Order: sequence, then C-alpha cells, then structure tokens
Amino acid sequence: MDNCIFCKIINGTIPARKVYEDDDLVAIEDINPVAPHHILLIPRKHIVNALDLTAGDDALVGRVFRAAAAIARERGVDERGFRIVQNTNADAGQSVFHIHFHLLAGRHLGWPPG
Ligand code: DGP
Repeated sequence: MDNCIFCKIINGTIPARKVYEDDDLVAIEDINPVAPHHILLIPRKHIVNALDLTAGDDALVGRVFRAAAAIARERGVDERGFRIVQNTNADAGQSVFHIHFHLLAGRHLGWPPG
C-alpha cells in the first residue's frame, strides 16, 4: 500500500527499531511507548484491522500471539504478565490502518482500559 506507514517500515523505506521479524510479521518498538515494554507486532500482509481478517489469516493471527509470547519470555516479563491489544476503528483509537498488535508489559496495566 503506497501511503501506509507500516508497509513503509516493513519494506525499509521508513526506519524503525526492529526487535523480531520472520516471513509473516515484523515486530518493532513503538515510537510513542506507553509502557516500559511496548512492541508492535505487524503482519507483513496489508490487512486494515480485525474487520478485514479472513479465514486465511487464522494462522497468521496465531503466529502473532506466539511471537508476542516469545518476546515477553525473552524480556523476562512473562511471569509478571503482559497485554496484547488490537485497536479497530475510531472508538478503539486505531490511528494506523494496517493491522498491528500492541505488546505491553513492564508495569501494572489497569482494567478496564481507558
Ligand atoms: P493504534 O492507535 O492502535 O493504531 O497504534 C498505532 C501505534 O503506532 C501508536 O502506538 C504509535 C505507533 N506508530 C505510529 N507511527 C509510527 C512509526 O513511524 N514508527 C513506530 N515505531 N511506531 C509508530
């Protein structure tokens, strides 16, 4: 997608601090972290948000969750806990319309979220 900031990060046009990548996804440090660990897991495929997922993406979403858990383990925040968040559309605060999953950890995360 020509005007997608995350497509540009994935193809290297825009720099980002990558913490993990494989054939299906890229994980980067969020530019505006709201927790001591704030990683964005971004599928390489340009999917807009949860409403744009198809049955063919089921395994991809599973990959994202397993990669997030691996990053949490690697950073030693697995025991204390972490949160995986996907915002879809305006009320949820989605600002980048290429699906991504926030991995948040390193502090107490309140519930319900804001
Ligand atoms: P959301 O509100 O769920 O759409 O989250 C978008 C996130 O993307 C937000 O936490 C800030 C982050 N972000 C936006 N632009 C960039 C960028 O150019 N680089 C990085 N690393 N993160 C970005």
